[in-house]
Amino acid sequence: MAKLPLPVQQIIDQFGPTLHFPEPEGIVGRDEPDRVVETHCCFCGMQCGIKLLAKDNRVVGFEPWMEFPFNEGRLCPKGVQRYMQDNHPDRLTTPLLNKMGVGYVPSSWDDAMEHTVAEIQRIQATYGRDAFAMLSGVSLTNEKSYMVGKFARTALRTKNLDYNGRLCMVSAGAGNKKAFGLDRTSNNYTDLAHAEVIIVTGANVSETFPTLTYWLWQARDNGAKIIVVDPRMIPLARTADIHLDIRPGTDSALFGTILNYMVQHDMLDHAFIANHTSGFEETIAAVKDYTLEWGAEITGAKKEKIEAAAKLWGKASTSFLLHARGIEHHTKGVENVLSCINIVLASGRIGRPYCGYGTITGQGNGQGGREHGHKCDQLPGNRDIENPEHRQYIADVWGIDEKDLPGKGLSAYEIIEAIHRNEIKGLISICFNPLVSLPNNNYVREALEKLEFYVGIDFFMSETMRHCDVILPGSLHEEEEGTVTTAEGRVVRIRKVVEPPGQARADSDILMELARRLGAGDKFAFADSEAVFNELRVASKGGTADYYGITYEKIEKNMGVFWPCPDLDHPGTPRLWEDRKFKTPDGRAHFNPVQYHPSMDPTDDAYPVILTTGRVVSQYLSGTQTRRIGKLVQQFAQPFLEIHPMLADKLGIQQHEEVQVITKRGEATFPANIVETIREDTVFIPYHWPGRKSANQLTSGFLDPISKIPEFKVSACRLVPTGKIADVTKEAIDYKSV
Ligand SMILES: Nc1nc2c(c(=O)[nH]1)N[C@H]1C(S)=C(S)[C@@H](COP(=O)(O)OP(=O)(O)OC[C@H]3O[C@@H](n4cnc5c(=O)[nH]c(N)nc54)[C@H](O)[C@@H]3O)O[C@H]1N2
Ligand SMILES: Nc1nc2c(c(=O)[nH]1)N[C@H]1C(S)=C(S)[C@@H](COP(=O)(O)OP(=O)(O)OC[C@H]3O[C@@H](n4cnc5c(=O)[nH]c(N)nc54)[C@H](O)[C@@H]3O)O[C@H]1N2
Ligand code: SF4
Ligand SMILES: [Mo]
Repeated sequence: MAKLPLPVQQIIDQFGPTLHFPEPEGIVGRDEPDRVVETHCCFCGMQCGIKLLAKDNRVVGFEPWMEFPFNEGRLCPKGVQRYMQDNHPDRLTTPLLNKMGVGYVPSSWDDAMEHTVAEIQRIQATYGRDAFAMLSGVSLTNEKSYMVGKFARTALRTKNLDYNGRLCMVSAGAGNKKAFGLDRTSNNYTDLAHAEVIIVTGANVSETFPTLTYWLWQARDNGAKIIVVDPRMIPLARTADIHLDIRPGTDSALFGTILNYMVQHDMLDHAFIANHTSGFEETIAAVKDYTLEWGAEITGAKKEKIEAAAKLWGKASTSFLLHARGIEHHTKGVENVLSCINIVLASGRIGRPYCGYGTITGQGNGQGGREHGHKCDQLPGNRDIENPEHRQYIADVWGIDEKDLPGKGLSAYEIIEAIHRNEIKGLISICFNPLVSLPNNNYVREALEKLEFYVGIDFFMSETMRHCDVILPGSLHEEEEGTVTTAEGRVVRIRKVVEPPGQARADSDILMELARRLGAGDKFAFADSEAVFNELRVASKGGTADYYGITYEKIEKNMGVFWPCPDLDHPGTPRLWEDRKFKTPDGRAHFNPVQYHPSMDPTDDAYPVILTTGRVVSQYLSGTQTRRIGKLVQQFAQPFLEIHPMLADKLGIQQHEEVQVITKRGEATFPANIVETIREDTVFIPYHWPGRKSANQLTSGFLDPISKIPEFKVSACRLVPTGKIADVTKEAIDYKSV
């Protein structure tokens, strides 16, 4: 057999060439496959190519898809276990109605739909159309995302539609639009391999985008210098050339200091700045006092290291800057993003081979899902819901009067606030688990309890779904045809491998049936997902996220097409800005002045420690999916409080001692994991668990004023040791009992 690249080879060494994993308890037997389907992983934005093995109506295993150009067969621990969800005993297989005093009882689709539609109509007739809100998610394909946007605006006719990308991509999206007029990473990731200097800030790639690490290693093998900015010494930082261990919430101070250093030492691309940008003078004026000493003082990183990083960046001939949620989950998330873009523009290193910038998209379809219309302020093609021309174009595509198209609605957390104010009385959600993933979740729970009616569409009984009046069992990634757009901006095909189990239905069928019963059936007469995609292509035509030239056939032939792709002869655009025609009104890339200011929940004597939250490699988001897969639970069964030995010593905290973490919102207890890889003034908790193990009992609902993203990355806290040593040998917390 030909030698495979790691880690596939390791997997084969361990489990044998057929890659069938041992039976996890409670999941019915696996068998030799009768077909192999080339599709993509359902989890993160890398959307790695994977072959699913199926027999009858079950997914029984997987194989690497070596030919898919981004991951070339490589997969991470979640990718190799994802197929376990398919016939999981916890799958929702019938509609459920919540009967007072009895609990959930199975119902027919007809009864569930009839009750749902009657409640939607009652609430809208009593309190107005906008009193019924919708929350959605970007694990959904482009086709489903597009349908959700159209469903909310033409069937529910509510303005209050938003999505879980509000907790994820919106700071980057807003920053990118301000600077470039378009929201996508600038290059495909293979360009990383030949960059001379790479800055990675606020992105724990080894755990959150493991297959991207390969391209960073390629770069390192080719001699690249890697600079990692993170309050923790994350795995990538251990082999980086420079690790800037900044205090959470201080990126704009760091990048402002680097910009000022570039100005002071004339490390600028004057021709690029003069010919292709605007706003440079105001932007450098805003950071003129940001000396290395000041930068070191604010960020807590060593002055010499900041200077070394500034020199490397300033002198490079090719470079990449990547960031993720570490800089974006802040009340100044957009400013942080802009401060990064400012040093990229000052260097002029964009729109050329091996020179790029980008945010790393989080969710599976975080990229496509943020373009086609389930954001509260957006219409398909990344159009603006408040722009009269954009509204008219989409109204024409949808065959409605522009006046009937709702305006800008509330963002995800603002919808929760509006429920508290009694302005929103009913909710439908699909692909979102707000009770675990929104901040300050005691407040979120109270809101869900206040709703007069709540209907949810999911394939598992998430913690949020337990607050539903009606539960509609939906479909997994591999149960419907469609497309997603990867973090690189590559539109790829998702294949239907099996039918949804039992009475569960494809998400699209559920949306279409609800639309029909709400009187909008004519707008949802789609024969199949390709018909939805073809309408999406037209709806996106002429927008900044133009998919018009992309067809199912073209995607299959080329293993993906990069947008923008404005016409059928266009090959797609793997690298943006080579033509220097930015999508801003003046056609130039915009510098934006950014000044540092503190986070909204600063430390003080009562709450002296910074709490930051994030992820671990084997769990995914709110954990609904990965906490049900035995092998992944074994790798990380419960959340720990990461704490530095000096801080632990000061507070008298022992390894694995249960520590009470208290913020202004609430308190929760976690076993300590004492590690030298975190700053002394900061503690870290992963957020994938519900109930009393949820980190979001502690976080605040402070939002970025522009993007409305919550400040997940900075909360002031106090730590109180309890004297009790946790039993960490216990395999897992039982997700059903919390
Ligand atoms: N295993 C796994 N992979 C995932 C996911 C998952 O849940 N699990 N989710 C996917 C999704 S939707 C997303 S959005 C991405 C998220 O991917 P990442 O953004 O990489 O993940 P996080 O752990 O949220 O945060 C990244 C890092 O930010 C650091 N950080 C905290 N505060 C600051 C700060 O102020 N400045 C800087 N520079 N760094 C800071 C944290 O220490 C952490 O290491 O991952 C995707 N991939
Ligand atoms: N403290 C803290 N909180 C955070 C973060 C953090 O770093 N710290 N990160 C934030 C980020 S970046 C994100 S992206 C959010 C994510 O927050 P959520 O979107 O709430 O997380 P998910 O776990 O993806 O929830 C999606 C739900 O949809 C279901 N689902 C998945 N795919 C499909 C599908 O195809 N169809 C249907 N019908 N259902 C589906 C899953 O079973 C799950 O119940 O969390 C945010 N919350
Ligand atoms: S890196 Fe992301 S897309 Fe690839 S296998 Fe892992 S979770 Fe799936
Ligand atoms: Mo995310």
